[in-house]
Amino acid sequence: MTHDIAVVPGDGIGQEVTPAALEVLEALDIDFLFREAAAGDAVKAETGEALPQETYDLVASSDATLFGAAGETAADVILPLREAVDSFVNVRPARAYPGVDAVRPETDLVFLRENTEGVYSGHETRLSDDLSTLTRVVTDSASRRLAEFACEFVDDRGLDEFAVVHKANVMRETDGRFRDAVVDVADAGGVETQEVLMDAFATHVCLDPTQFDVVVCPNLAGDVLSDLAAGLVGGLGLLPSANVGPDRALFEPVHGTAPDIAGQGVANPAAAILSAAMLLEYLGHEDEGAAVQEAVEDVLEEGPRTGDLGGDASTDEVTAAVIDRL
Ligand code: GGG
Repeated sequence: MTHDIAVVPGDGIGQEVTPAALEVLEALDIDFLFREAAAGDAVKAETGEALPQETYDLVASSDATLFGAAGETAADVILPLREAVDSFVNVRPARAYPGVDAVRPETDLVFLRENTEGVYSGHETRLSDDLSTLTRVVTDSASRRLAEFACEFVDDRGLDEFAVVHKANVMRETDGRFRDAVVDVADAGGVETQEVLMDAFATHVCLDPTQFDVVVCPNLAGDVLSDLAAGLVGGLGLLPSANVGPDRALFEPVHGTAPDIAGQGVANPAAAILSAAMLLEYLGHEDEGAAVQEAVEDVLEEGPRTGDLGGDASTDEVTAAVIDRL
């Protein structure tokens, strides 16, 4: 069986780490058909549109997508691409790895981020020279769908609880609805919930990340708090993610375009390669996914390492070292 994979490198270091992940997938004995498509700032500068219709259509019809990074046009690129795969959850593991200098080496978290609404629903209005507004969308249906996924997710990991992060004491209607829906689904499924206000969560996770395991968040909170967790484990170059929908999924490193290092061939490919490992698992190639994950872990422990981890290796050298270990 051939897997149809869309490849959308996007901008900045997405152009460097996505080919690295692709090289790793190509080194495996699995039948893939890779189709590359453009999106992002550079395409917009050339053509006037950040997300060509053919890119959207390719992502919407492929078995899975490997995405790189979105820059200034993130709202025009990554949000519609998540919609193209009907992705209702962004799974973001944040783990510390042996050999990597981490602020909190005991960190082992998975963020389950609501992926369709909240303040990222795109309803922004400029009302005057002085005033802009944003409509935050929260539905019972999206919150419940996320919670159902979370219940299955913790069950698969042999757990019986997850944390729900919100700010329902201030955003009573929207975060209140989110919290109530998530807790209701968890209660019905016999899953315990630990409610944490999102500002308090930011402090608690820094002081002792072992208090948490699976963390269910509204959209913006999930984006911000998972980046915060990246800071605890050694940086954004280490966090992969999966945007999961009912029939397809899109995999991307959590990091953005990193304009400060883009074009130099020194970006850490670990997050993109770990995203490819998640893609393998999603497609049913659990053994190969685990092998890629282990190869990345070995390289993180033994080197070579890129500059963000204190080394001086290039993206290509780290990628070759991962492939060597497969
Ligand atoms: N590969 C992740 C990426 O491109 N991040 C840039 C960004 O702004 N993302 C917004 C989001 O993840 O919602």
